[in-house]
Order: sequence, then structure tokens, then C-alpha cells
Amino acid sequence: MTQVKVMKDILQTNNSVAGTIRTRYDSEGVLVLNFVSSPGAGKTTLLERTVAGLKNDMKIGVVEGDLSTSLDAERIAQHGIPVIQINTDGGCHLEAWQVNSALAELPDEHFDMLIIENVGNLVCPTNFDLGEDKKVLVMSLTEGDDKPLKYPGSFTAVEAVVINKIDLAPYLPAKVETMRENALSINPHLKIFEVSCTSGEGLDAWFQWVRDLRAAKGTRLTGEQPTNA
Ligand SMILES: Nc1nc2c(ncn2[C@@H]2O[C@H](COP(=O)(O)OP(=O)(O)O)[C@@H](O)[C@H]2O)c(=O)[nH]1
Ligand SMILES: [Mg+2]
Repeated sequence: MTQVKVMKDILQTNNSVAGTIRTRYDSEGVLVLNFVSSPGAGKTTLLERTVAGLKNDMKIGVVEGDLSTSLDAERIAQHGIPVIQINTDGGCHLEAWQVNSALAELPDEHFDMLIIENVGNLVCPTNFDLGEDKKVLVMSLTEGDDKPLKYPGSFTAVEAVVINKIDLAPYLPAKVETMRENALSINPHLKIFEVSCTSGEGLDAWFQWVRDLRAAKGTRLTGEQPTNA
């Protein structure tokens, strides 16, 4: 009983800070994405691809979450993008207060999109709202096409699934189509992308979805000239 109460308190506090983050970035027209996945599914590689594909169209900032090390942040920094690393020191997910503190460390300029890479874990991160517009689950084919059925909560908590590593399909028993069907059987509203972050296959549809989400937030892109009304 006590544990339930403590968990409720933690989530309530988290949701309150997440609400503050959401209100701020809604008012500024900044798109916020939260990447979640098992370790090694390809979150950082998708982030690198996304930054490389979209950084000429929009100003992007990144928050990296990891148990330890700044290795992922170093990968992102190589693309010339502002990035802040959070080390959770054993924590299996990011919480909104950590993200809020990290966002305060980003350069004081207008961003069009912020991407948060959560700690690699298929369960815990999906319980914690970080004030994002969309949670995106990266699921690699190497994890097996039964995972949507085994981790249904992760598929109901997100708006989009990126099925990654489809280049490996010829070598695996897992089938892209089965993973897609299993994911949709859990959550029929999911937007699903089938990609290879290695070959680049399928990424154009992903880029377009992100561009459309950004446009839907309303505010003009950084660097775009205001139109004369
Ligand atoms: N074959 C293949 N490997 C990939 C792909 N995307 C990522 N990887 C590899 O998978 C490993 C884990 O990727 P990473 O982005 O670090 O995963 P993260 O832990 O979710 O951030 C790295 O060795 C990547 O090079 C892909 O589409 N195909
Ligand atoms: Mg990573």
C-alpha cells in the first residue's frame, strides 16, 4: 500500500514538471520528441540520421539520457548540434525534473525541435511523461517480432514505432510484417515506420512525418523570414 502511494506521488510530481515543459514549448512552437527503446535498438543512430537529414531545415537541440558515460552525446555533438547529457547513475528512465534541468543548460536560442533520447529500457521510460509531443519507440528487428505482444504497455504508451535494422531481415527469423501486425494488434493507432538507419532505407517517410509535426506546431522555423501579412 505504501509503495503504491509513493509511486503515485512520484508520478504526480513528474507529471507536474512535465506539464510545465509542455506549456513552455507549446507556447514557443517547439516540437519535442522522446525516443525510447531497449538498449542497442538504434536510438542514437536514428537521432544522428535525423539531425543530419533535418538540420538544414530546422534548429535542433538534443538531450541525451544514459546510465553513465557521455558517449552518445559525443556522437551527436559531432554533427554540430547543441546537446546536453544526463547521467541517471543507475536510474532506468529519465524523469521530467532531470530533463527540465538539462534544457536550462542548452544555449539560450530558439529551437524548432528538441529530441530527448531516453535511457535504454523497454519498460520504465514509457511510464514517465517528459513533456514531449510524441513518444517514439525504436524497435529493432533483431529483438524479435514477438516483442509487441510481450511488452504491450510500451506500445500503448507511444504514438509511433520505428522498426529499425530492416537491412538484417534476410538473416533473421523475425519478419518485419509480423512485427508491424503485432504492434498494430496492441495499438491500432500507431504510426509505423520501417527503416534501416544503416542503409537509409525508409528514412524519407520518417523525415516527412517529423517535418509535418513541426509544421503543425505553428510557429515559423528558425531562419525563415516572416511573411508580410
Ligand atoms: N545493421 C544495422 N545496425 C544498426 C542499425 N541502426 C543501428 N545499428 C547499430 O546498432 C548498434 C546500436 O545502435 P545505437 O544507435 O547505439 O542504439 P541505442 O542504444 O538505442 O542508442 C550500433 O552498433 C549501430 O551501428 C541499422 O539500421 N542496421
Ligand atoms: Mg544511445
